[in-house]
Amino acid sequence: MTILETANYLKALDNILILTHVRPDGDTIGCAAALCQALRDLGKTAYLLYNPEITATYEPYAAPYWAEDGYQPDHVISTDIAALSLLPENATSYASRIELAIDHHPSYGDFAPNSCVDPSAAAAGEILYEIIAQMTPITPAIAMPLYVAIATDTGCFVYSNTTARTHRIAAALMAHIDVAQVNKALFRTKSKVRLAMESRMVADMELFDHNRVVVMEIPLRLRQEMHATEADIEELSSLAALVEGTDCGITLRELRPGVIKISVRSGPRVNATEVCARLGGGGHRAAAGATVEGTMEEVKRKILQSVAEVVEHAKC
Ligand SMILES: [Mn+2]
Repeated sequence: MTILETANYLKALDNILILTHVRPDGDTIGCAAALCQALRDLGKTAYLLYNPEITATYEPYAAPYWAEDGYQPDHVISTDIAALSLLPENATSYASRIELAIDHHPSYGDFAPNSCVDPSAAAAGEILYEIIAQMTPITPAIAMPLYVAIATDTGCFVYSNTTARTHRIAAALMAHIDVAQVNKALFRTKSKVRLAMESRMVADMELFDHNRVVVMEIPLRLRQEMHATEADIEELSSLAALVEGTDCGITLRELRPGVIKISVRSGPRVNATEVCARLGGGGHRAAAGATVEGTMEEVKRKILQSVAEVVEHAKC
């Protein structure tokens, strides 16, 4: 559906539940919160389904909108969710009831009968901004979570997904909010534990493929040793992409014994979404992920093999 069709579709609904993805980031939470507020501004009943993996970083944006236990929605919508496999455990019972998906992943799985998907958007927050602007006036309570959505998915407007459109939308949002505090908190502050984790990841990193591919690891024992919280770990996968001379940064995080979350951040030579698709994952061209069973060593072999195949295939 187009932006206008989606806005009109939403305006006709009431009693709505909004779903966010596992390991929720600023985009999925910010989009859901902004949409929920916009729907409430239109006089509708709307809630977010509680996300058990919410971190302290994003909890304040979602807290005013969590549904109470036993809430019975008439309509279910998802924001920034590319596939049903990314639904949190408590959302799986709604999988077949999602009637509208709003997303920006090229790998979007076409799981809902209606969708508004634009892979050229740096964040789903850009799409939500355009939809909401057709529905109701932008207020500070809508602008702040949308700003968080867009700023976090673009690494505060520096990742390669950032476009002139991204900046134009951010500028429009900044007419309603002061962003200095949120920028400091999200992008210029790290916990001591996080800094210590980063130093260990750098000390133990490995280079492959003529030093163009770097692999960093977050084993469970490192997390336990450091007493790291989920907030200490989120977005740690952006670290590997900083290593000079490399154009493919891979982060392997042990979620639980035998289950590894792969994150790939890449330059033009390596298509990250293709690399991860070979292992059942997806994402964007420059940033993608997959969750794979195996030991750290096994998964490292698999992802390096996948990178080699995708690079080789791209040459043909
Ligand atoms: Mn996103």
